[in-house]
Amino acid sequence: MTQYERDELVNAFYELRNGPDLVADLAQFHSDFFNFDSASDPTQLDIHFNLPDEPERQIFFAWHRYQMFEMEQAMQELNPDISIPWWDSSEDQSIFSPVWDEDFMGSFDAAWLLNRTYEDNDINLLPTPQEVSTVQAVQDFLEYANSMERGRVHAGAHRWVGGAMPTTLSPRDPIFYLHHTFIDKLWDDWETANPGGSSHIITSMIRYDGTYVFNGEVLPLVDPDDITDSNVLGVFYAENQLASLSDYTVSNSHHSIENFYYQFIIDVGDNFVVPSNTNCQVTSINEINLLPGFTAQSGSSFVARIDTGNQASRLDNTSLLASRINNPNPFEYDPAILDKNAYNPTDPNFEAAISVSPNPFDTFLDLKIEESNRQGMDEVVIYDISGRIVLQKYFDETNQYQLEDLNYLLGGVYIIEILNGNRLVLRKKIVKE
Ligand SMILES: [Cu+2]
Repeated sequence: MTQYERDELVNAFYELRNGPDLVADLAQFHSDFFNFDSASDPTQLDIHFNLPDEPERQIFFAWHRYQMFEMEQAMQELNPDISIPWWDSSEDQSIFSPVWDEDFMGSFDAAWLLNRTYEDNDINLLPTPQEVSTVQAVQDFLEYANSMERGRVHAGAHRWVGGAMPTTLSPRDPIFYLHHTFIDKLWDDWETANPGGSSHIITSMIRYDGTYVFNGEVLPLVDPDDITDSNVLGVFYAENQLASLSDYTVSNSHHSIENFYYQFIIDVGDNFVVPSNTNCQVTSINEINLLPGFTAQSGSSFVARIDTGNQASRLDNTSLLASRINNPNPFEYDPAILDKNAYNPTDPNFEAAISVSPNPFDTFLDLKIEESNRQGMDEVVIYDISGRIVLQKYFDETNQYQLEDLNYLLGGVYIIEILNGNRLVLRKKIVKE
């Protein structure tokens, strides 16, 4: 990031707090719908810790992806050159890192009364690079999502920062957005390695269900399955000084000009389309390449811009500096912020083992639900990869069931669903030898 990008990101966080306060609204929503026990109210949706026993409600990755998008769009309203960067907490672990500089993420701690602790102890550790590769190597989506959410790569960073971060009000701390952009980038990497692997059973998300109003605007209805590829939202992760913009059609659905800003090289190509009557701008400080597959249709407006005025800040720095000094928007130190165990839930179902074995299977499958789990099963369905049902069985509720005579299934990948009273208990990929 350039100094300009750092300054503008910080300014945007302060500016958003001046109202309508999106930081406070996202934090309150995140807290109000953090995690409910579906046994007590099956109709109440939530955002966290739905795996492994409530796969039909799990939206952890998709919800936070759209939350990052909502925040970034609001910031780009203030300055179209802003992108939310990611904090790789497996590599960048020092409290002396530039991440925590007073002119970057540092100042918010005092200004907003976040009460960070940067806990350097044996319990609240940041993840190691090895822990990141281990979780990234998990191939089953639900297992991946569960290990990510509960493990150190996601939850550890919340606990390490301390203050608001390990509580349900974590989006009060700007580092939340840099942390969750890292989690989102990891999901993006995982989806690239396992194409089409992410699937959500639920078809809409709270807040993004077409009914929530913020600042006089109704937020759209988002089907989590439609955003398993971040490119769909126009979000591209740059690495090794290269941003490759591809497979995207400009729509101007959020801004009258869509701007893509990156300090280093930007390649635009491979089915990147600017349709007629849309406006798109690509901005780099160094280099932009328009490659085969890039199309700007007639009647569109497309600008490739080398930003030579990068040092100049576009938001009004002076007044923001003044408001920072006056410490205008400290968060109230309410009791909710003291719940430091939000990211360390004692969910009895966490240990619940639902096993489908052997996998790969041949002639039979043993289905077993640990006694400690509160629900059994009374139905099993197996689908082939085209979604066709190849087996369906109903039986009396039980914790243990054997499917026999599976010789007739051809070798390959199948999806097994275990249900109880029509409610999905487990959905998993299985492989026939
Ligand atoms: Cu969250």
